[in-house]
Amino acid sequence: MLLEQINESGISKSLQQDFEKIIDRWQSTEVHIGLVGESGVGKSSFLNAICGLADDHKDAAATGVKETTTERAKYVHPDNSKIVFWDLPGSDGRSDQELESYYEKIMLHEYDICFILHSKRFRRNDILLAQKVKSLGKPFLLIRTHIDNDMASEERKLKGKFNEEELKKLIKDDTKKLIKDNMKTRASLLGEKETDVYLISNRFPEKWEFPLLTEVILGSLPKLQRECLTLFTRNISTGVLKDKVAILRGRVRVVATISALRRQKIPGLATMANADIISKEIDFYKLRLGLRSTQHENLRGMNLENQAVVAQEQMMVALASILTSISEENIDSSWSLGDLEIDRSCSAISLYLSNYLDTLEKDAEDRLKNIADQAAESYDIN
Ligand SMILES: Nc1nc2c(ncn2[C@@H]2O[C@H](COP(=O)(O)OP(=O)(O)OP(=O)(O)O)[C@@H](O)[C@H]2O)c(=O)[nH]1
Ligand SMILES: [Mg+2]
Repeated sequence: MLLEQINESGISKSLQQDFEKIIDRWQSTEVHIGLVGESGVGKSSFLNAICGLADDHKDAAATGVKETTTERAKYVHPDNSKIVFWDLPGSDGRSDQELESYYEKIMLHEYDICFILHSKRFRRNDILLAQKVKSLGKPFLLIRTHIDNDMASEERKLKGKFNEEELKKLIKDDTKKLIKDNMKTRASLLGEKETDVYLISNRFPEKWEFPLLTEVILGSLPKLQRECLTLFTRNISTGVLKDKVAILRGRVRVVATISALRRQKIPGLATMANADIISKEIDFYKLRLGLRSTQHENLRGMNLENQAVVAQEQMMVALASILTSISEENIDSSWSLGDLEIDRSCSAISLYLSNYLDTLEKDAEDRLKNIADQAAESYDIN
């Protein structure tokens, strides 16, 4: 059963040497995301918001009130060089003929997905852009930025009668109608779902539809790219967090098998697992769940090397105690490598990693809640 699963993942031939390539296979998958739309709509700001960079961060894209991005610029995700954003110059003021050379100049055909951003009004060039991307066989999303300003000005105008949900619906319906009205001959090319507009603020990425948008983006990508991007997206919603944990859980069996097969002798402890592999995997969980700072918290004051040694020893003690509690009867019956000791180790490591992931998921949820509470407070102050 397990071997079948390993075969399916393609690691049967050289299990011992190639496993790192398999469990880290998303590392070699690139996702190219094109950010398009007129000048000043917030493309560069969106890029900074989705990467979790403040506008004044040294790696952030330049943003500004005057036209800022004039050449296509590549931004590699700060946490993963395989996620590449392309900040593209605005499409403003071009005739239909000029648009074709603009599409070529910005290499529109190269992106796996395009985000078409606008603020206040959806323009004819935005519609043509959407149709062009569709004709290239690529997905796209329509995004309206500056929704914080829209909300604030309506609130000022309508005072007590202001209703946020009604305003959101009005904006969405209006944009759909505008697209249909303006594209009498070509509107049929865009499906109903494709005219959905996501309402976001780059200033408040925890509010309105920014969190939802992140999930939609992930859902519209092919599986491997989706996994890759999910793991490297900020924990912007509980949905993203749950997806991340599910992907990480999917690695547990392979990592447990490899660790058990590569067992090493730890002085004074049973030979049952490869501690390096498990530590590396746990660090990976923490990093991906945004729990970097909690690493080795109880070992503060020690140098890093000693922290790692003590953390590994603690882990092996915990594993040994799980192992002794696992009798022959309650070994997970799907472990069937044909060696009882290895099967017991696999079960113990798998249980250990799953429990660890449960605890980290809970920590990450609490952290997400705190961030959301703080964001709500900071919006109230503004
Ligand atoms: N209030 C608010 N301001 C925003 C938002 N998004 C961007 N801005 C501001 O709008 C201005 C233009 O944003 P940019 O991100 O530079 O716009 P751009 O689309 O990259 O512009 P070009 O590079 O010229 O094509 C900046 O002053 C941003 O701070 C938003 O959602 N809400
Ligand atoms: Mg820009």
